[in-house]
Amino acid sequence: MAELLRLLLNVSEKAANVARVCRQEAPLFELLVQEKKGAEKNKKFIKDFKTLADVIIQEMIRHDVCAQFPELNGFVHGEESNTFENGLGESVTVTVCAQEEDTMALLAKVLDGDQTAASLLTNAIHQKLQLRDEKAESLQISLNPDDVAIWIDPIDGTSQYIEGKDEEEPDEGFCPSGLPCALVLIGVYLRATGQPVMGVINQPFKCKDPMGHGWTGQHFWGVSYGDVNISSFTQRSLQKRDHLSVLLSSSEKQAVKDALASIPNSTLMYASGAGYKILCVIQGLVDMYVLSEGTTYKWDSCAPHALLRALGGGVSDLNECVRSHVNGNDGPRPELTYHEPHGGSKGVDRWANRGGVIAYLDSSVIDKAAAALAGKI
Ligand code: 2IP
Ligand code: CA
Repeated sequence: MAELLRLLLNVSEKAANVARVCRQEAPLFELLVQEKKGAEKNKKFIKDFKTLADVIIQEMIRHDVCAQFPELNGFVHGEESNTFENGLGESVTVTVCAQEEDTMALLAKVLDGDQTAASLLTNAIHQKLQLRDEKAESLQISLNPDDVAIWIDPIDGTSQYIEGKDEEEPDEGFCPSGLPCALVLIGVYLRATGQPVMGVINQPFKCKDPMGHGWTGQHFWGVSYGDVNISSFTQRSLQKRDHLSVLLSSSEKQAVKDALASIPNSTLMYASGAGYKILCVIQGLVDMYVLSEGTTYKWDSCAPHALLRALGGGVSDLNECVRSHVNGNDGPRPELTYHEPHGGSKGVDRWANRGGVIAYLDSSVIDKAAAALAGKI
C-alpha cells in the first residue's frame, strides 16, 4: 500500500502543476479571473472556468488512482460534481481519458474550441512525472486497497487561488492570506471505520522561482495505520509552553474570539483556508485551529487530519468536546471520521464537519479551549 502513497505524491504534484499552469499561462489566467458578462459572454463556453480548473484536477487524480488501483473505483470522492452546463443549457461531463488526444478533444469542446487553453491543460494532465521522496520510497505498510476510500479537495482556498496576492510564505511562520494558502488535499480513510490513515498535502505556491516568473511548491505526507506512524516531518518532541496560540478564520464569531482571548497567555491569529490552518498546526506554528461552525467538509480535513495523527495529534468535533467538558467527561475525545454522511441533510451538507473543528498536535489543549467556550457556542 506504500505504492498508493507514492502514486498520491506524484498525482498531487501534477495537480500542483495544473494549478500553476492556470495562473502562469496568460490564456488560462485570463479565463480564470475573468467572468464575462452580457454581450461579451460566449454562451457555448463553460459558465465557470475556475470550477473547471478544480474539476480537472479532481478528475485527473481520480483517473490516475483508479488506473493503478481498480479496487478504488467508486471510492474516490471529491468536492466537485463533474457535470457542467454552458450558457445554452447543454451539459458536458468532464473526465480525463486514457488517451491524451481524447482528453484534448473533450476539453476543447467544453472550452468551445479554444485549442490553446485545451492543449495547455492537456499537457499538464498527461505529463509523466516521478516525484523523488526517499522516505516515501522506502516505506512499507500492509494496508489493502479494498479497505480504503479517498477524499479529494482539488484546490482548498479557491478564493485565495483566484484573487490571491502574489505573496511568498516567510521562512518562519505563515501567511494570513494569499497564494500560499491554496492547497491540494488528498486524504485516505478506512471504509469500515472512517479513520483517516494517509494524507498528502501539496502547496503549489510556496515561493517564487528566483529565475523566472513562476512558483515552486512543496509537499507533505503522513501515514497513521496500526503501529505505523510516519510522515515527511522529522518527529518533534512536544515542548510544554505556557502560552497558547490559536488560529482562527477571520469570519469566526466575535463571542468565540472573546472567549478564546480570555484564556490566560493566549494569542489569537488568523489565516485563510481550512487546510492551510490545519497545516499550520501540523508544522507546530500554532497550538490549535478552532472553528465553531459547520463550514468545513470531509474533503477539507481528511488529508491534514491523517498527517496530524501520524504526529500524535488529531482533529475533533468542537461542539462535542465542549459538551463532554460541560458533562465532566474527561476521557479521550473522539476524532472526526470520514465514511458516514449525515442522514436527513442534502447535497454537500451531508459531508459537513457539522459541530465545528478543533485541530491539535497535543490533545491537552482541547480542555483549555472547551473550558473557555462552555456556554458560548
Ligand atoms: C474553503 C476554504 C475556505 C475556508 C472554508 C473551506 O474551501 O478553505 O478558505 O474558509 O472553510 O471550506 P476560511 O478561510 O474562512 O477558513 P474551498 O476553497 O475548497 O471552497
Ligand atoms: Ca475546500
